[in-house]
Amino acid sequence: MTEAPVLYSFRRCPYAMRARWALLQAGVIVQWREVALKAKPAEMLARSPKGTVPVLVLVDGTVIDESLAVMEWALAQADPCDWRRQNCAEDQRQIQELIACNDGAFKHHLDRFKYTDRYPGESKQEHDQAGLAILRGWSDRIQTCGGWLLDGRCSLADAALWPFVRQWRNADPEAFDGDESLAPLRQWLERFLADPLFERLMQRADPWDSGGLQPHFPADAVAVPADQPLFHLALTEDWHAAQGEGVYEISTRGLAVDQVGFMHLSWQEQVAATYEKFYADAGAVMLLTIDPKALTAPLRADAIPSGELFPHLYGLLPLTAVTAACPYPATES
Ligand SMILES: N[C@@H](CCC(=O)N[C@@H](CS)C(=O)NCC(=O)O)C(=O)O
Repeated sequence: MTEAPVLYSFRRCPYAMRARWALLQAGVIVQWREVALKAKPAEMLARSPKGTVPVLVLVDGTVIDESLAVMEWALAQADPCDWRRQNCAEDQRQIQELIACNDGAFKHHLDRFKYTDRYPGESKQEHDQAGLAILRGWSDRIQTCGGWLLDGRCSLADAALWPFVRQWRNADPEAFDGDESLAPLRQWLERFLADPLFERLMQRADPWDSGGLQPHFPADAVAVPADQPLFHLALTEDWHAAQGEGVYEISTRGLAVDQVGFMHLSWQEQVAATYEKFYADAGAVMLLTIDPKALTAPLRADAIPSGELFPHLYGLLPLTAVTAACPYPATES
């Protein structure tokens, strides 16, 4: 694999979790250096003396040592589901307000509720009540906004807050699960915990050591070689519609990239099986040949449940990257 950014991370840290969640979403691969907080590597402290995780060191040496900035960097590489709500200033304002409340007041109460013995003289009950008031506000929002904090889709606010809500729940699961006023928030949290990405997010690694095998995150993904063509099966009508729009936005049969989060691609030897499984009864189908070097959005090969790796494009397909579009299966001449 070519050089990738370096991520200093700690598995259970909610800040590091939200940074990794955004890297997963953006199709990025990083060199993964798991940190023991009691013995932080000198290499990390040399880059970021404040000594908190996550820290992302880019290939050009730029250091990003705030989790939100790591999320922003990841989403600048690819934001396939528009978590940042790029065309709506009011949504962006609400995202900032929600994150500020989480990172400020809510985190303050969470620390004092969860780790009361570290805060002599503080009342656990007061922080419990104050934290719960914030959680109830979020729960009500989720109920009225359509299942997520902003509207009917996940946004940067949801992605940045959920690891902290999970921590609150973990401090007293019985109370959290038994509180009727938190039912919408519970369902919302469960969406993250039940997502197959959660397992990838929480993969384990030993604390980093400069010798030996260097893991990357996500551990079950690989970089896509730039010297092999990629393929995508498209419904002929979708491909024709794309000619008018200048860009092709379908991820797989019947689903758009902003619904799935990436575009499904294949390597040559995977095309026939993909056709049989998903397109054999679809009517007219085209096989697009794609030059990976002409793509600007991140490419990452991710494992499906069987373990087979498939290349995924974390963005839309520019028509200029398609070097051939032929009916599939090829018609006999
Ligand atoms: N504002 C920072 C906060 C990060 C943070 O506080 N991380 C904790 C771990 S959850 C940490 O590294 N603490 C240092 C330590 O425990 O020594 C961010 O958003 O990245």
